[in-house]
Amino acid sequence: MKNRFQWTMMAGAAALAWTVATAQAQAPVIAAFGSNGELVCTNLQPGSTASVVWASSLLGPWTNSPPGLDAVTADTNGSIRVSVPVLSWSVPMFCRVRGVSTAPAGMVLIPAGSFTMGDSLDGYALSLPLHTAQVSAIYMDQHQVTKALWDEVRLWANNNGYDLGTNGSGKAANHPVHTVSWYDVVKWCNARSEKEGRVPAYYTSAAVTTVYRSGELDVANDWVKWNSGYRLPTEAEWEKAARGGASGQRFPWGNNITHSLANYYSTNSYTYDTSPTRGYHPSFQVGGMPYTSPVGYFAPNGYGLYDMIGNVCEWCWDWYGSYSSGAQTDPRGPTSNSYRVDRGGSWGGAAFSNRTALRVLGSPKGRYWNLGFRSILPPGQ
Ligand SMILES: [Ca+2]
Repeated sequence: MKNRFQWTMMAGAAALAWTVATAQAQAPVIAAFGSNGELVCTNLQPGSTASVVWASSLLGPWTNSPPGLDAVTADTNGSIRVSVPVLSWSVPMFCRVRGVSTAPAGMVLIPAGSFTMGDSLDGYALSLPLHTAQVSAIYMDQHQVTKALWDEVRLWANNNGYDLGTNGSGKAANHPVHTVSWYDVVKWCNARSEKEGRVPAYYTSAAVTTVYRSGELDVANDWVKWNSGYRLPTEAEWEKAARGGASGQRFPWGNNITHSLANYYSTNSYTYDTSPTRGYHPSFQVGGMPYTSPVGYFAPNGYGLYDMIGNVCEWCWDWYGSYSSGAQTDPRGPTSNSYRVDRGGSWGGAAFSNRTALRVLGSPKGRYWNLGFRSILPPGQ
């Protein structure tokens, strides 16, 4: 079974209550169900998706009307608060809450929450000023998209009306795909969605009716169904995920970098590059460039994500824009520019360019052998 879940039940206004709960990955508890229909459920996995159904009889019928009750995101404390319709003071009400605790295959949950975005340790201007970003929960690919996964989706796409624009390259099936433009990877995300029967994220206009499947289109922020299908992470989503729950340090694991931690180009130019081996990673400097590594070779970060630092850089959604100091919620970058942002450094980049908060400007047309991507999937689909 793809999703492990359980039901918790409690009656409201009529004061009849019971709970069906056993020890599993999460054990939702209905903490309050008021006579006004307000329901509070706790003990869910922070950032996970819960669904609420209600009925006036334990025999049902159960309904999740009005819309939205079936996809409620638990807050950072693992709680949800929703309003269930009240039929009458004299009619008993029953509610059930289901918490979905398992991420889709190959993905991990990045819980909702705020973090400090940017890096003040060494005064790199593009990463300043520090500011607070509140980011909604997402599922993210644990690994950079491999050449094998790229090809699997590409084959489907080519047979279903897409023109991805490139074959992409990869040193081996289990290495990250690279030499893919921003346009290529955005269309690929749509193809991955449609291949799985999901509503795609990216469209050809603000009407969000025609799915983006071919050509080089500068998809705008309001041409996106942000909570549908696979898509690129925004910069904020990427950086929060990359930090793995830690803060105030250069890298997800701490402040220094070595070849035992990531696939990058080591030099003696930075005090925090403490690798005993210098130059390209000795294990992967084989067979000609690019010197990528198999995904998952190095230890994951605090969220279970691999290669957020090193291996290949990763396309993000945003047009490049200067940071401001104000707090933001789910920032998506400017409405237009000439460059999209990529993140996370690569096999050919020095320690500096592999810092968690470092931002690189890339022409969306660009195809490089140190640049790939990973996708995210908003919860509740
Ligand atoms: Ca990287």
